[in-house]
Formats: sequence, structure tokens, C-alpha cells
Amino acid sequence: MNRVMKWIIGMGIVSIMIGLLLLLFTFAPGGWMMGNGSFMGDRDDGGMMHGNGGMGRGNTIDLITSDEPAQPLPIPERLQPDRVTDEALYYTVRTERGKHRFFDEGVNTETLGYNGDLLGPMIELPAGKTVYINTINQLDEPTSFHWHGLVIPGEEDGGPHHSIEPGEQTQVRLDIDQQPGTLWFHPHPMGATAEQVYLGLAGLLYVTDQAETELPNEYGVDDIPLIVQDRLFTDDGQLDYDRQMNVDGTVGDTLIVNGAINTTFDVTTNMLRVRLVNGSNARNLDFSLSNGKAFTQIATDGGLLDKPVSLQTLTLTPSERAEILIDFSDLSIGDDLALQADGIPFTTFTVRDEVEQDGEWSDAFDGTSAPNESSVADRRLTLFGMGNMVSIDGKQFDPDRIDINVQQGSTEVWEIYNREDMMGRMTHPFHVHGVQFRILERDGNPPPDNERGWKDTVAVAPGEKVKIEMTFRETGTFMYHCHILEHEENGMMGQLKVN
Ligand SMILES: [Cu+2]
Repeated sequence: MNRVMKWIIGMGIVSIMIGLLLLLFTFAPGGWMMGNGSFMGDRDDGGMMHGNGGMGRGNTIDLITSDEPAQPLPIPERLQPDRVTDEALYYTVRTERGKHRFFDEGVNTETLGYNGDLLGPMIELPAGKTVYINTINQLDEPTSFHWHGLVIPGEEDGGPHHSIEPGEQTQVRLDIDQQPGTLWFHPHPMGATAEQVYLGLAGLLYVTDQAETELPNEYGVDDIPLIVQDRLFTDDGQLDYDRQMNVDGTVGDTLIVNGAINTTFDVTTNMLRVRLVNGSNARNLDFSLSNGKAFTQIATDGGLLDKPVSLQTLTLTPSERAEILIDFSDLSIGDDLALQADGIPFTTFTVRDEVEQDGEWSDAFDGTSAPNESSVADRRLTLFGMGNMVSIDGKQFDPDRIDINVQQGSTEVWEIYNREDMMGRMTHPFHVHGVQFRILERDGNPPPDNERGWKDTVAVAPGEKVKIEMTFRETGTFMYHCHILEHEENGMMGQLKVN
């Protein structure tokens, strides 16, 4: 054999070895997520996910059942307006650095909050009124105040173009004109959204109206919010974002609800209305009751469903909301029932009183079917990639580029396609600012009954095509993006201009 032949055979052997090694790494536990329908949590990652850069491998930490002593569920306080007139309400919201006690024993955790140490108050936004909010940044870094789900002009939206410098303040004007619903607010500054949310910045917005229904509506009594988030604490009880950051979305093993671990709430045998917010950076949450019984979903992100839907499990991706009714009428005084996420209980309800169920709450639904009819797509958007390589239509976010121009008042159908990646597959929660939309189709089929309502975020599974329809009522520049916050920061975001 001459030297050239030897060299060719040698290179062939080396190539085969490299190929085998690559195959091993790809399919081994803790390797890249391939051919796995669920991107979360069915294996131990051996600590490889911390602060990884580059490629991205999905989210790989399981939730654990906490052994913290149970504590009463904190209810975010209702923000009192500074001033009220016939037409307007005036509020003040400030970001603050704080310390929060998550653990019964141990240290305080460094956190961020609105008007407090962690999370924020509930802000009531009455439909038909103008709401002025004085937003103050008391952090030592820029932030913005994004009103997620509100149909308002781009100027007031609080996206990446509206950063407020440390020590600065600005007033936004929100003319409230949409269905009552459970919305939320969170920061959206360039490059720091994921960390600021992770450290505690998130608050509730309730759009309300005067309509009298028999649905439970006593705040904090029979109508409660649950902001559910997963977090990972360091051994000394801190939220170390830099260390825990995952380019495919930072996940944790501990569920916190309204900022607390392992919570309890006293109920009666009457119906309880629960407003669920998935406030996680990246984790999808499958909600269920510990007795396996059904609950009733009554609302999606932006308002009541056309009719209530009975469910045993409800999945919310990051930033999706749902209102559900839990029926305790089969239980007796002293009985417990827990709400759980991915099978892990986080809030235990204890029946303290027996009362007759009152009212015909089902009268709140008009039963008319939403116009979720198939329609031809005006635009097609393709979500693609993992980790730092995420894109929409092959492009990464550029604050100086408008990707889509539309006319004010126009109605469009968008088909959102989650193109599968050789390197992995993830569900992307697709969010559009400044609108509420309807889901028309999932892979050519009508959406499930519990998605036939107003939405601002829709889960798009790997390989799936989802059609949504929306009307652009407000002018200005708006973001559309993946609501896995790390994907958004890695560039899975585009800009829509309504002219
Ligand atoms: Cu994504």
C-alpha cells in the first residue's frame, strides 16, 4: 500500500470514530434533545445545563415536591389609585430591589419587585376608563414596563424601545377598551428581560367591567390569582441568574406561587375561581387537581370563553393565562384538595365551611361560538432553532428593522410554523403585542374548545402550524416573539408596525 492509500484508510477510520462518538453524545441522557416529544423534565441533567452557551439542549430539570412547611397563600394586594376622577384612575408603580424570605429556615433571597420585595400588586383596569400609570425605575439598571395583553398604542406598550433609566420615571396612558380578563405586566428591556423576571418582576393586571355575573368575584376570597413560576435556588438560597441561565430557557426545580413555596388556602364548599398565570421563564405547566377530578376552564388570556369547558389537565406555556372554577361541593369540612403542576402539588385548599352553592354562574356565557373558522393565511412566519440559534423567518431581532407593516384596522390571518430542528425540538409560546387574537386552526384542525377565546400567546408545538386571526386596532411599533424569555433575548423576536 502506498502512503496515499494508508492516509485515506486512516482518515476513514477516524471519521467513523468521530461519527460514533457524535451519535453517542446525541442520544445519551443529558445530550441534545432529539426525537423527544416533551422538551422538559424526564431526566436528570447531571448539572450540565448551568450557564451553557451556544447550541441549546432544551430544559432538563424536574420539579420536586417541596418539604418546606406549608404557609398561607400570599394574595397580591390590590393597588390603590393615587387619584380617581370620573374618567380616569392614576396609579404609581415602581421597581425596587428587595430581600424576600422564601425558606422557613435560612437566609433572605435578593429579589426584585414592584412596590415591594417580590412580584407586584394587582392593578385594576376598568374597561371604558383611562388609566394613567406613573412608572418609576428605582433599580440600578434600565428596565421597561410592558402591559402584556393590553390593546394599546405602541407608544405605551413598554417594549424594548421604552427603557427607563435608573432613577427616571415616565407616565403611560392606557385607554382600556377590551374584554375583562387576567393580564399581567413585566419588564421588557433589551437584554435583561429574562433576568429581571426571574428575580421577581411580574404583576397582575385585571381588566374589569360593570357586567353583573354570578361568577365568583370577591378578590382574595373566592376569586384568587395564582402566579406560578419555577425557580432554582443556590445552596445559600439565592437566585443566581448568571449561573442558572440556560440559553433554551432558565428552569428550576422549585415551584413558587405568588412568591411562596408550598402554600395553603381556606375555601368553602362553594365554587372557587382561580386565575392561573404561567409566569415561568421557560417551563410549560400541566395543571391538575390532586384527586384527579375535573375543573372548569372559563377564560383564556384575554377574556371569558364562549362556554365553559370541563378539563382534567390544562397546559399553560410561559405567559399564558387561564381562569378556572374548582368545585368543592363534594367535599366536607376539613377535607384537602391540592392544585398541582406536572403532578407536583403547590397549593392545598382546605374546606373550612359548608355553604349552599349560589347563583347560576353559567349565565355569564353567551354560548355563541367564536369566529374560529378556517381562513387563508395572509402571512406565514417560521420559528426555528434552539439556544442562541433561534430565529423567526431566518432572521434574528434587529431593533432598527421593521419586519411587518400593516394598516390600522386591518384584519390578518397569520400561520405560525414551528419548523423542527435537527438539534432539538421545543414548543415556542408565540406572543403578539398590542392585540388579542383568535386561534383558527392547529395543523388544519379547529382548536380545542378551551382555546376558543381571546388569546395573546399561543403554544406552537414542534412541527406544528397554527393559524391565528387578529385585527390591528392601535398604531405604532409592536413586538412579536417567543415567550421563552431566553429565546426572545437570543433574537426570536420581530417588529410589527401598524400604520
Ligand atoms: Cu422559543
